[in-house]
Amino acid sequence: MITEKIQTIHLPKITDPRGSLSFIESQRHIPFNIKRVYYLYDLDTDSERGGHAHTDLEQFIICLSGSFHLLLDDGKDKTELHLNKPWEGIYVPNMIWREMKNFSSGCILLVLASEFYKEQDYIRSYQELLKFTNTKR
Ligand code: T46
Repeated sequence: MITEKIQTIHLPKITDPRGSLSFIESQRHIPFNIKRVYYLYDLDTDSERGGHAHTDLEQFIICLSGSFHLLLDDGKDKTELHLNKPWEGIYVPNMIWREMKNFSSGCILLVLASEFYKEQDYIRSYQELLKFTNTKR
């Protein structure tokens, strides 16, 4: 089951009259050391992103503002999540196909990654992912 591979992680949320603060510590809140941080913004509400998996990369995806849909698929099983809380993120291990769509206006995604950017780590064909995972559909 894909729900046994991915993980919804609730982050600490400290709220006082000034507002709220959340934080993420490597190996405490997420199960890897953070080597890279990137973020997606100015997203066209009709656009679709992702459409790939990673051979080694582990990531933690948070919707900092607005909302979007995250489709995750391990070649056998899939799930679609609606992300809209800055104090909650999704841990996505390697070998998981991901697609992001239905971005609200002003949506901002923050992604923490376990490795530096490496194009060779991308699996850009779904059939290729199925070959890696030895799955027949
Ligand atoms: C993922 C989802 C959630 C870099 O030069 N460095 C980087 O660290 C990244 C992430 C991207 N790029 C370049 C590569 C492309 O020329 O930025 C351009 C857009 O990247 P891409 O089309 O891969 O973006 P998304 O939104 O489809 O996917 C990204 C990540 O690449 C991917 O790992 O899991 O966000």
